[in-house]
Amino acid sequence: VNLGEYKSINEVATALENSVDAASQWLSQLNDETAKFKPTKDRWSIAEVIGHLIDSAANNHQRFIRAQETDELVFPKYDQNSWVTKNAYANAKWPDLVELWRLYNLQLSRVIREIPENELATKCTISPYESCTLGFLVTDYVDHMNHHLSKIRERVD
Ligand code: NI
Repeated sequence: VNLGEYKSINEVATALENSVDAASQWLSQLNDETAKFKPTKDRWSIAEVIGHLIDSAANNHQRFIRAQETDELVFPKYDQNSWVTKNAYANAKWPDLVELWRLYNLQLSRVIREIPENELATKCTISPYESCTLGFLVTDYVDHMNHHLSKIRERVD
């Protein structure tokens, strides 16, 4: 299965751990005011972006496990704005959010590392998107996280 820039699933898991380790260090230095600041009413605060990454972790956790239990995974997408609102991330303590995000990703790296090679080709359909493989979902998960982290970094710098 094509894992893009990664040579193995082990490498994907390690890249995830490295990103999370590095980012949790500078994220935890941000104060509550910076983390909760909303640039406009409709834009997420940094805390809400981290919340969105927790939602992504929670949904992808389900996908990564369920895909290994079936020949073809069919699973719903999640409405990202609805999830961020209903999770009330604005009410959480910022250090708690960073820690929840960090620890959830360490768990996902353990899951990813154990996915057997032959399972990576499992067909996954997250409607309404086009079908893809479990291997794609895993690398896309890490790429999506890194994309948001670099956008947060731009906002802070
Ligand atoms: Ni996103």
